[in-house]
Amino acid sequence: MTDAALPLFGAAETGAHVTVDSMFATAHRVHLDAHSWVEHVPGWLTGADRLFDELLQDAGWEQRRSWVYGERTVEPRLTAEHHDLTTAPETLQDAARALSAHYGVTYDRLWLNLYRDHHDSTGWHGDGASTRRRECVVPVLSLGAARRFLIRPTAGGRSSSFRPLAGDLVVMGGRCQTDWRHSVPKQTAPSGPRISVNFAATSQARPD
Ligand SMILES: O=C(O)CCC(=O)C(=O)O
Repeated sequence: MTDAALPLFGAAETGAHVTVDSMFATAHRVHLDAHSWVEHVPGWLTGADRLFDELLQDAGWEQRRSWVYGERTVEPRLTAEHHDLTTAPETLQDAARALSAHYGVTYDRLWLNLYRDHHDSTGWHGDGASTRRRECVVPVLSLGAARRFLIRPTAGGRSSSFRPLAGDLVVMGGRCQTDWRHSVPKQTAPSGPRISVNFAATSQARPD
């Protein structure tokens, strides 16, 4: 392990390390336009399978409903939420601290999505309620199966596609939550389960 790899679980306790790269050495930033960017950080977290198994078992998944075009519909995924980061598993608290140190935003809550298979999805949206500042930084950690993550201009147009693997981070920055819309589409190719961990900051939920 390098100095840059922050251990989140000890090997003696678990038989496997879960670590994050505090240097974000593999980060690759794509500028969507003059104001918005997406950063892909391949392999940011090691031990992703162990964390996936733990969350799948213990996250407290719930089925939510939401309003779509005036109809209350069952969301095509399961969700778990920690309004207070201190109630989240320590691994995720430590991951949030590493993200806060790197991006200069205090991530103090999070929600998780469980895509049970390729039929589950997240439609085009911006994270409006949790990002009321003009510029925000929103990290999403992927665990489990790889799924496509798309982002396209709010006004419409071509989408940019990312395919985060287990342990990868995708970070949306700048005006991504207003000028852009993102989604995880359903797919025809069969897929195993995927969990996304979405880090949120109370500070970003307040307008500047
Ligand atoms: O699962 C993902 O990668 C993104 C999830 C997302 O956009 C959301 O929950 O708002």
